Amino acid sequence: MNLDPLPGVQQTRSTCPYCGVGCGVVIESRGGQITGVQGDAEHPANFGRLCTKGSTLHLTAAAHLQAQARLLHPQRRATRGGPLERIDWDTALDTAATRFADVVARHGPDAVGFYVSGQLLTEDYYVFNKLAKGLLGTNNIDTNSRLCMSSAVAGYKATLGADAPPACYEDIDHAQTVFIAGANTAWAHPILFRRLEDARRANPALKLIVADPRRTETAEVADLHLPLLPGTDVALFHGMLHLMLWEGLSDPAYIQAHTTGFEALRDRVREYTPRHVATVCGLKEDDIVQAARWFGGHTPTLSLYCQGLNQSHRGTDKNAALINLHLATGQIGRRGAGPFSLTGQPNAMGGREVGGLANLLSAHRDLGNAAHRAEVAALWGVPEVPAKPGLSAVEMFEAAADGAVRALWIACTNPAQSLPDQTTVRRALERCEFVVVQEAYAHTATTAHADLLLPATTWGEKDGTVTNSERRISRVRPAVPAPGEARHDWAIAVDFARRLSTRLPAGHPDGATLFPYETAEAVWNEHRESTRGRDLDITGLSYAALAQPQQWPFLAGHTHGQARLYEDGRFPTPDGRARMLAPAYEPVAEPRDARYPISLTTGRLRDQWHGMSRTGTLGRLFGHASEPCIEMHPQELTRRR
Ligand SMILES: Nc1nc2c(c(=O)[nH]1)N[C@H]1C(S)=C(S)[C@@H](COP(=O)(O)OP(=O)(O)OC[C@H]3O[C@@H](n4cnc5c(=O)[nH]c(N)nc54)[C@H](O)[C@@H]3O)O[C@H]1N2
Ligand SMILES: Nc1nc2c(c(=O)[nH]1)N[C@H]1C(S)=C(S)[C@@H](COP(=O)(O)OP(=O)(O)OC[C@H]3O[C@@H](n4cnc5c(=O)[nH]c(N)nc54)[C@H](O)[C@@H]3O)O[C@H]1N2
Ligand code: SF4
Ligand SMILES: [Mo]
Repeated sequence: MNLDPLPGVQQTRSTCPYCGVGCGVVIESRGGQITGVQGDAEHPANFGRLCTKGSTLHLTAAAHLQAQARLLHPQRRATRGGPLERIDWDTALDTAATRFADVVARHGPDAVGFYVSGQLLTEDYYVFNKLAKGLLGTNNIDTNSRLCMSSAVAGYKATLGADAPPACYEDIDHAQTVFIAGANTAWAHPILFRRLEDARRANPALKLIVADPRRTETAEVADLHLPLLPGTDVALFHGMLHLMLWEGLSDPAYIQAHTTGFEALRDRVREYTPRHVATVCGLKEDDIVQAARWFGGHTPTLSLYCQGLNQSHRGTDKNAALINLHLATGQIGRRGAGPFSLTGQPNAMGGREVGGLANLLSAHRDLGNAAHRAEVAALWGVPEVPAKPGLSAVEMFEAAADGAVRALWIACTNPAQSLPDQTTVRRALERCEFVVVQEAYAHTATTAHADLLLPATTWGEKDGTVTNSERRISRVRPAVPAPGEARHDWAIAVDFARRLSTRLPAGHPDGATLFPYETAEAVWNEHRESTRGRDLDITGLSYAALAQPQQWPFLAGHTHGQARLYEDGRFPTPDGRARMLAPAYEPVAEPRDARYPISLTTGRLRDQWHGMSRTGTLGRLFGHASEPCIEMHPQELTRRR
């Protein structure tokens, strides 16, 4: 494995809990204390490398920081804003079960909501989803992935037919053109960016295009930076397609054999001339021409994209318009090519796999599909899964602010910091009768609003699996025991479900039967069964087989998973063809005008993770950016002085 450890030092292979690159780590521990971390040389995501955040993980686990920062015992507040009182687990979970059952008895199951996270492990996620949809009979379970990857999910499903990134990291080594759109990969997916730097060194002909309004560290090193106006991506992509069709850079045979919708799209992009697009996007005509020529002519072409496309009221359109470019040029399903959505959180992919969103069901099934609902009900042994779509993240908090949702369970996310429209979020947390927060850290913006705080284990302590951006499932393994009285997220949900079911009105399934699990592996095995015959079929895998991380699909009897999808040009749509969509470019929802002349966008900090509950405990991670700041174009700044 890695370097020989010192005597008495134990090595545990696990996965980094930060970004969706999903790097393998080797945790060193001694006497129940994490003492070091190294990159796992055998992990196919990082081959031993780690970024600043990953390589300082062990420091965040130092004993004195754990004592200061971690949530170590169940606690409750007798009054809102009042002091916290330490209680035992039985009291905590009985209280939670009684309060949730009471709300359900008075107002029905849709009066409760679960708001969970792409940072939960697949096993945690699976149990929460079953708790809401299988036991309680509500689809009110949604996650912070709604703020993050939901446009990517919708974009893939609407075009390719399934929520599956078709490419893999290795494609970076084979690409001739890499098109990064709306992503600051150098900071947000650093180890992937290292791989891109390696590929450029190995192949000086590789062209890197970056479409981002800001001159980020990623844009800085590009061969071509397209500093488009925020929100104008659809116009840019249509303009590139216009040029590719004009210059004969498309692949008519591929379009003919494997897609539908081309005629409407061709008609749509006719009006997106370079001149028009240059005006809409605030770009130079020549740059758009250059981008189109490289994309269509200097192939294979790989696109990497993230929040600059997803976090938009036209997010799905932006995704679809970019995917069009790959379909029109046949740059998909082959080495070095494909539209590759980078996942943000370490397990946003796993959450999607278990169907942990208000409109999804297990194993990429759809809530709106009666046959899918029946399949899941049969798998779970329950009479039915409710058909009514649940509330999405923002809707759930709006409903709580309006008094329609009366009990909220928040796990592994910090909505009082990360959701939009904080006024509504505060009102929701105040108006709700009962707010449970299941957290690893004590002092987040959301823990301040909890009636009940449940301490969860976290990285270094947890057992389970995560799936990274390239569909690769890796094991997360515990190196040290849980601190204080912290418990695993899935185990908390199981214990709660069993207690809740005895208090629910007749007609709800039996909790002990529905949640028989004693280990994370037992949960995972049930999840695996749910994937049988689906696009993400992993029936050939087991915890034992995951000694090496593996990509899905991985069918029974196979010896390896699938590196890339759609190599045969067949797509998981009813007619086997990918769909080209033809959305019109729509301006941003709140355009700039004389009174509001500046667009504000947000972005990640290289060395911090979101709400900073973990990274914020280390002084050295403030060296790169010591405090929040606003970046402005120098010309804008000069004008305003
Ligand atoms: N260090 C660090 N890494 C992280 C995270 C973290 O907290 N810290 N979080 C993880 C998570 S959950 C996520 S989702 C990912 C996010 O990964 P990225 O999306 O790569 O990260 P952001 O910094 O949000 O970058 C979005 C970029 O889009 C640009 N942009 C804004 N508007 C537009 C637009 O209209 N069009 C285009 N083309 N670009 C636009 C912004 O200028 C910004 O540079 O990062 C993951 N990695
Ligand atoms: N303005 C603005 N807002 C944004 C974004 C943006 O770009 N700009 N990006 C959005 C995106 S893409 C995302 S993904 C979200 C992220 O938003 P959040 O989900 O709120 O981000 P985190 O701070 O990572 O929250 C995770 C919480 O889980 C806790 N935790 C860590 N490990 C565990 C564990 O194992 N179990 C439990 N129970 N808890 C644990 C951490 O202490 C932390 O408080 O923010 C969204 N909000
Ligand atoms: S690139 Fe992402 S997964 Fe890899 S070490 Fe850095 S934060 Fe962790
Ligand atoms: Mo995210």
